[in-house]
Amino acid sequence: MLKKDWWKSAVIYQIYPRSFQDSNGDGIGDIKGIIGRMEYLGRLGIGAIWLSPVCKSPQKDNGYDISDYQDIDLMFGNIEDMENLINEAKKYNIRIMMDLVLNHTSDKHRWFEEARKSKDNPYHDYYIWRDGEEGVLPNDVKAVFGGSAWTWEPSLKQYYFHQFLPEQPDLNWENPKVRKEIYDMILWWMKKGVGGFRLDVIDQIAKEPDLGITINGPRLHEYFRELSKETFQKGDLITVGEAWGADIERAKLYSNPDGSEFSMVFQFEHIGLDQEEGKEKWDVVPLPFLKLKEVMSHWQRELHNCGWNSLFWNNHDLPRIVSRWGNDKEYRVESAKMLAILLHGMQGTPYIYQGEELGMTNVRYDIEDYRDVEIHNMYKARIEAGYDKEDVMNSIYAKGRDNARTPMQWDDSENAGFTDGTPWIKVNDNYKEINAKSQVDDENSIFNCYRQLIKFRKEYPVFVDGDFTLLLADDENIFAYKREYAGKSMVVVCNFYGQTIDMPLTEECKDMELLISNYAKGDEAVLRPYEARILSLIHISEPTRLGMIS
Ligand code: TEU
Ligand code: CA
Repeated sequence: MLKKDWWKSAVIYQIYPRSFQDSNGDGIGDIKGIIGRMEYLGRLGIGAIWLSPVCKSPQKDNGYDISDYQDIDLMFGNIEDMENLINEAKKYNIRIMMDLVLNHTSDKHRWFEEARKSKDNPYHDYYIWRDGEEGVLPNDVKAVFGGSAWTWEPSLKQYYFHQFLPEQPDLNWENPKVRKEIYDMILWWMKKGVGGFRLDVIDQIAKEPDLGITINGPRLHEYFRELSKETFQKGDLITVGEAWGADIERAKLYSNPDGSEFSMVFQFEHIGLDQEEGKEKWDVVPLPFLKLKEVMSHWQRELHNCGWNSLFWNNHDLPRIVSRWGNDKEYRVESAKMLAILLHGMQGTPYIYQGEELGMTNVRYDIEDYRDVEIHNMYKARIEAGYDKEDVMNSIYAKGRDNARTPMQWDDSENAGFTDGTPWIKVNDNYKEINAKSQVDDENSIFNCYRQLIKFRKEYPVFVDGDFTLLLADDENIFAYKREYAGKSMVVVCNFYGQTIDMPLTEECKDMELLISNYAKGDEAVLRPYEARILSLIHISEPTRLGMIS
């Protein structure tokens, strides 16, 4: 492995700043709060933090609507706080990755305020406009958060294009001036010592609105290569492109080992299984387990040696995995660890979303306690369309983005140690049981399971470089696979469900040592509910053995 590929053995931790740690009692997490929790993150052993947006923003979409890329929102702190964060993190060998929202800006960005002044304003072409008539939409392209993707600007008698909220107008990437402004801004952050970038909905920048093309537009990879050359390649950065629309062939371009685009791709095919073809995300369907195995294995095999994947179950847009595909009741701890072990044994760079390392769960709030604009837009639309209120609420419980956005649960004090004030969104009321304080010193905790997995990835090349073979492809309960590298091999076996079953791989694992498991030693010939094991022929060094979780 080349030294520049340090991120292949690192684990990335995503922080959603407004929900991580408040430092001044206003109920909103902030940068100083993150600095105060650096020791916790250092202890976990992560290599980088992906920080959801902290730039200046009217917060219509919690910071994914940026009004100034080169300033920090007052709510989170200021530029000096950001510089302190970068330097503090460095002490723990942690890099800060910023979230670059380049598909759109806020409608309060100076560029858009200029752009909407007149058709010949120099900034007009920074956005996408179509002449028209009020009430007659240019076409029927829909916005992700509901409604049309076109909004009427009366003073110009034009529509502008937005794939998300009307307050998030899409940038016109065809305009070289836009691209140049973006590169200058990125170089400015690089000079400040930022260690990398996560690129928000980057597969949507090359749109062709008239043709109804929003994702994977014709010039997409041309833009990526220019962006990478003009910015990222001038430093030692880790970059990851968010791409709901990337299939394997495209993903190989995103993460081309020649470094021409990004370090890695963040694709969602496994997550997409939680949604039925042709239906909306809100229509809840059962997990197609065999399909999950097939999809994840396919990516493992196909990107081996020709690309690099992100490994994740969660982010700030997704429900808590232990509540979706684990069991957040009697087997919460076991299933949270199983999901962690399953993922961290694969090839790619793992991502942990804040609280995942504690087994934080989904919530069930009254509608007025939710904060996400997407939830409220959907609720309104479905109630108006005559849906049953109970069904609508069940969709929100299962899929709502606020499941991931409740405050981080630090301890069992009021508001879970997140804030001294009133939190911007309610704390999950299970915080007395589920919190960091009760887990960091408990060697059997979910936190320490993650810590151990992160350590393995740094110690054993087979985790990073090994090839992948799916075992027991047709087994309806077990997800098992083998990794091999330079004569060393390991087997990962996970019981994905809540019944005790036979362990069919005893022969395969005969001479192997247990590296990690989520249960105390028991009958090797069975797998208990959600039991997971990593077995290996790696020669385990003494310190690792001591740190082993049983
Ligand atoms: O999300 C991209 C996106 O389209 C989805 O994740 C979407 O938010 C989700 O499917 C809705 O159910 C990115 C960010 O991660 C998200 O938080 C932002 O809202 C969005 O872009 C716009 O910037
Ligand atoms: Ca605050």
